[in-house]
Amino acid sequence: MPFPADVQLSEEVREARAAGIPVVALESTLIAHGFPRPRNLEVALELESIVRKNGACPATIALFDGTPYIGLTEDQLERITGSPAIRKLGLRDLAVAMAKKTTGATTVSSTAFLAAGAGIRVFGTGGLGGVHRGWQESWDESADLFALSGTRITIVSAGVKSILDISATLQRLETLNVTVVGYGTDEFPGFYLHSSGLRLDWRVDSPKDVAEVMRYQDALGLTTALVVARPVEIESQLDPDLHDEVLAEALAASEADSVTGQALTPYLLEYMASGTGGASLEANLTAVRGNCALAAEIASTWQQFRG
Ligand code: PSU
Ligand code: MN
Repeated sequence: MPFPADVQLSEEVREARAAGIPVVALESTLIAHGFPRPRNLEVALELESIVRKNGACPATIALFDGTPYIGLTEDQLERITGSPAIRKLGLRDLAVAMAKKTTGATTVSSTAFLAAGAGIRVFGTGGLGGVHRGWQESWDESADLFALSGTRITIVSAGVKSILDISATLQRLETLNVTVVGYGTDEFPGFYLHSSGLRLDWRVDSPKDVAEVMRYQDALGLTTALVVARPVEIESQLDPDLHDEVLAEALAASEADSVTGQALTPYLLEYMASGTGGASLEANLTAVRGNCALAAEIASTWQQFRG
């Protein structure tokens, strides 16, 4: 393992490994900042149980007092979901957070890094970060994209958050050599929406299809990520008109309030939640549930391929 002793694996994760049970990484920013308290604890527990039901062991990742934990106890899940003061930690924050004994939630970039370093190959989440609208002025592009270009991990998501400039994000993923495949679709999903309306170059239709791609990534020695873009079912998506209407308000409000940097994504997601009367949270949650189940299936298939 490339990792030193500073990273702690939970008992469940260690036992799963010893027993040959596949492990699926889950991030903690989604639960700490993507869903409101106290429901976020329920969400965290539910996502873990979905992974277990689908034959894998969940490893939610977060930092406690400067130590990265891979696999959390219920107490740790309570801690990470319980306070609005929990910091959001991207990859560039990890070392300084460790030095300062910080407790914080990991984003896609830092979760992918820690998971891959611990030998975990599959990661389930909601929507990736990406290029923000107005990037021409702000240069705001999520660190998720660059991190995925240097991390060999398979990440199941409902595309990138629809608050973003989706076509610019797809362009950047191409530039960064991140492989993107639609799962059961030829179109890039739209996070809260079934489709973003943008075409993808590649499509897969089963966990076996995904594992085949992973096998050839290994054969080539590629160290880039594979994004498996799985859309939320059309009947569970947010109403597209409501989506567009509230998103326009959210973007205008973020500008009026001068929200920038790490605070922007949580601000927009919260605005979407309140502006849609909670409907955006339901669509988000349905997407994440499906992604976690698929991540567990992919991890199981991958384990069989290797075994
Ligand atoms: N997916 C969700 N909700 C979230 C996130 C993803 O459904 O809150 C988080 C992830 O942790 C992702 C982060 O890495 O948002 C992106 O933040 P930023 O745009 O600041 O990079
Ligand atoms: Mn940003």
